[in-house]
Amino acid sequence: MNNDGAVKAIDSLIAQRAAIALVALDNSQKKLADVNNDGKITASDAFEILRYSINLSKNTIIGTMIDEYVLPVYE
Ligand SMILES: [Ca+2]
Repeated sequence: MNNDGAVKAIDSLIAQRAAIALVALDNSQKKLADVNNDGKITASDAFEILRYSINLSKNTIIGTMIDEYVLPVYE
C-alpha cells in the first residue's frame, strides 16, 4: 500500500488512518483498502491487513490487491 511491493504493518497503519479520516483516499484507493468488502474502511480492514503482514492471514486477495496499491505515506 505504500508502494514498496510488500504488505507490511505500515500498510495497516495507512488503512487505520483512513478509517478515522486522518488521510483522504480517492475512490479507487478506498475500494482497495476495503479488504472485507463491506463498503467502508474501518479498523477491521486495517486489522486484516496487519494480520496478513505478519502471515496470520491467508487472504490472497489482500496480497494481490495491496501489493498493487499506490498510496503516499503520510507523516
Ligand atoms: Ca471494510
